[in-house]
Amino acid sequence: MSNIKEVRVPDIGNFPEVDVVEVLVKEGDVVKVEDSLVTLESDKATMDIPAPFAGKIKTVRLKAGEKAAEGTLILTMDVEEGVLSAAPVPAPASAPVAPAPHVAESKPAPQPVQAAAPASVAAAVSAVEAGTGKVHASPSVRAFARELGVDLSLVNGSGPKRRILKEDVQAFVKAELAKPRGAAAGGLSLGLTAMPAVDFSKYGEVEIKALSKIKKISGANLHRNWVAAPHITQFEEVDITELEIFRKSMLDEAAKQGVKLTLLPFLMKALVAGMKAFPEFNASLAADGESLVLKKYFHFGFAADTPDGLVVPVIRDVDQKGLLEIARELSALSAKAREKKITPGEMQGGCFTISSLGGIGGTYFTPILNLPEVAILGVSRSTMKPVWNGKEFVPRLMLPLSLSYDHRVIDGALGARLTSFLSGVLGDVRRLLL
Ligand code: CAO
Repeated sequence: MSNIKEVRVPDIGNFPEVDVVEVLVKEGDVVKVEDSLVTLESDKATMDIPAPFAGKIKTVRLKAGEKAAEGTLILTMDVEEGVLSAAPVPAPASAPVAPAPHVAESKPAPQPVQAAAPASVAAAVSAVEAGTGKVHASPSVRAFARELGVDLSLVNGSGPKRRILKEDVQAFVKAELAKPRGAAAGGLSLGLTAMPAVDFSKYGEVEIKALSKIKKISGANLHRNWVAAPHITQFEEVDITELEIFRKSMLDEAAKQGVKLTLLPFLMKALVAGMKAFPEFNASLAADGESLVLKKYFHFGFAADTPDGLVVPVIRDVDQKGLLEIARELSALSAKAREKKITPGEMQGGCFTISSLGGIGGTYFTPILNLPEVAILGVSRSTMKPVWNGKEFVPRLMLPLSLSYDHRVIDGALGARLTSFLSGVLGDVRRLLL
């Protein structure tokens, strides 16, 4: 025999109304006691409302996007007799809201109800809000992710305020499973011994700081790129004395247009000329490793240092743009990156990456390829040095360059040809016009 029971929104604390952000069941679903039915959200907290009974969902009365208040009818259930009660589950200590859903007999159900289960609002609250940098997901989605071993900080949320929905977790798992695995699938199988887990606190005081989402993603990509391609780094010291005089002569004009003209746009222009002279630098290995895809466009990525880690925005069609236009885009994109407003589309399609530490310091370094690009130029801080001109030492402004390239595509001779070429055009900026 069955009873029709109503499930209503329980006491939700001091909120006159809350948003219905997710309805987790549909008509005909069979649920167990404590299964989550809907997710509600106030401006302080998110809560799942659990099923007070086991049974079959008869009608669902709430829709995502609607508002609900205490007592609002969520749904009706066809509850089997004998399975009406459930043991109360203690609410988590941190939960500000942990009431049982209101349950009431529906009019056409004359059967007496046994003591309705005062189930807690399961794992009631995940008080994480947009803007705190923490993931935004309901307790049921968190439980689902935990079950699958998914790190929610890696999942993109498609719900309101970037809330992570169950479907987002499913899509993430599907995408991960679809990735090629192991040597046979073209992936990497290095057979490395496991890194020992060290308890550093044995040796002194420590503090645990979670890695940012950017760091986790870029770290995984950098690791893959580091081991996937045989890198060579070619160093070159370039005389930019004349270039610097020219750049400084343009600063006022640039400033009038609201642009800060740094060295990077000149380097991009020099690289365009270099990539035209040596097209293998504007290429990628085809996925099957059988051919080279030569690109006829010139989009440049540049590594931008942000508080959360490294991102690589892309400036498109550098060959068709003037120095000031490139400089303007460079500062706009790096500002966007630092304000976390850069979009995935603005970081895609690059042909070649520049990683400039020139504003910070250091001499040479070995940049890691941004695969499937085949080369990356590391730029360090220029310094005045005594340079022998055949008769005497003269002070010249010297710029250290570090060109890493994929040795599967580019031979050492070609690597050195590009750095020599860059030395030539940057040493005599008029050659950029040729
Ligand atoms: N030599 C000497 N001075 C340099 C220089 C160089 N090679 N490159 C830049 N500078 C100077 C600039 O002229 C500027 O000087 P003023 O402030 O006196 O005008 C100053 O350094 C700061 O430049 P900038 O960093 O604002 O501008 P940029 O165009 O050179 O670089 C950007 C832009 C986004 C690349 C840079 O800000 C940045 O984030 N760099 C870090 C990249 C990074 O982390 N790479 C490592 C990747 S591997 O982990």
